[in-house]
Amino acid sequence: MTPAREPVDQVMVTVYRAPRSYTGEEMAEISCHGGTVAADVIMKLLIEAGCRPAEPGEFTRRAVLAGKMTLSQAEAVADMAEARSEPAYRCALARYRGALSGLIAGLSNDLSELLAEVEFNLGFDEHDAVSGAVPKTRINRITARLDKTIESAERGRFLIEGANVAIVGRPNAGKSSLFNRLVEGDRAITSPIPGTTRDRVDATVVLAGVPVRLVDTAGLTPRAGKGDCPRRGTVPKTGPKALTALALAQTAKAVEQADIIVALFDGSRPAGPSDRAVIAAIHGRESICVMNKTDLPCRLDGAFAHDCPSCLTPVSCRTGAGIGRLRSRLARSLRAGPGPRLTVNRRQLEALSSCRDALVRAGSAPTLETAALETRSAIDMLSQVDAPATSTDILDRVFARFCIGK
Ligand SMILES: Nc1nc2c(ncn2[C@@H]2O[C@H](COP(=O)(O)OP(=O)(O)OP(=O)(O)O)[C@@H](O)[C@H]2O)c(=O)[nH]1
Ligand SMILES: [Mg+2]
Repeated sequence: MTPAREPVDQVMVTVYRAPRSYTGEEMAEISCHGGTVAADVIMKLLIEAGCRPAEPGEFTRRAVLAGKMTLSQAEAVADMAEARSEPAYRCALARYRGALSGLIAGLSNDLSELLAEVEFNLGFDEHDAVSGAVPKTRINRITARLDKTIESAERGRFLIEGANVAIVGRPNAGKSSLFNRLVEGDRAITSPIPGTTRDRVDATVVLAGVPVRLVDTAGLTPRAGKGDCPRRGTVPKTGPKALTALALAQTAKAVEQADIIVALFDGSRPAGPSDRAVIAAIHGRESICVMNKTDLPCRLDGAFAHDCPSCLTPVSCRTGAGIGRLRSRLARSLRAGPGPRLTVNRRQLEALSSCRDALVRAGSAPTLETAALETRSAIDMLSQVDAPATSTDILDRVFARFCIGK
């Protein structure tokens, strides 16, 4: 009703009693009829009556402040809302149900026991018969556990943020043909003329539940392979050379940004300097090596195949042979192993990595005092994953990405 007692809508009001509500406080929820007008009119009336609109994520923030959930569970709420695939949603749900908080609590316990041991050893001075030492075995055991968590979390991050996969190879290797096969459509132009693709072409496909941003690039040449990107001022401003230089710069950028690189080689031709440039470009990076055009007689030399960082996956983009196997190979790289995995966001991953770094420093500390200092720092870093309600800067950063009403 308006103050003039004019009806506005017929609504349902749900009352949640403290402390069993979402935020732990007394709460009421008004469900009105659909569309935006009814909600707008009701909001206006509520504001006139002294209410104010909620900040983004305010309900969940209040729930964290009231101790109803941990920070990592709160972040899982946003990840559930933003999930772009069912596996991503399931992983966020597992975190909402406390999977990450439980793991952090376990690690935190291990670190506290470690600190107690270091401090106990610190109690012996040089006049004591037994001298204390840095407990390396215990440190190594916790570091290994953290490594496993970080490894799994890094993969899991793909589920939340998606992965960048770039297809690189010499001109005419069949990159655009492979791109079209993987996106199941004629998105990129293909032709027998080397140098067809100039601009990078992107498309998103979901593979193993992971949203993959697939990038088709311009053919790599020895110059680009050495990371020798055209510098500003050295690139001709006009003519075909300028275009080639720009295209190579785009390819170099796509390679740099890729989480996984698909290195494509033309199996119907002997390897050339451009193929060697591809091998140089993927050095030290996560890559999948693929041999295309297996419908034609094989002319790629065995010595070259030996130099590839991984076994060549044979495909024919013309007939479609091997594409299924390549998809599975990609899926394995994206998810690295079966079963539900732990997903963490970038902020949580940074906290876990800083914790690990401090622990490694503790393990190689020259004195017990330094080891104790680094162990305390590791505990501090780990506590950032589920930051206490007093860390307003962390809470501000986390809740900035929430939408209103969560
Ligand atoms: N026989 C055969 N030909 C193929 C295969 N894959 C691609 N081609 C042909 O190879 C030529 C080059 O293919 P593209 O997909 O345009 O190659 P690209 O690597 O994108 O080439 P650029 O964009 O010029 O670097 C085209 O004529 C394709 O039809 C294959 O598996 N078998
Ligand atoms: Mg192309």
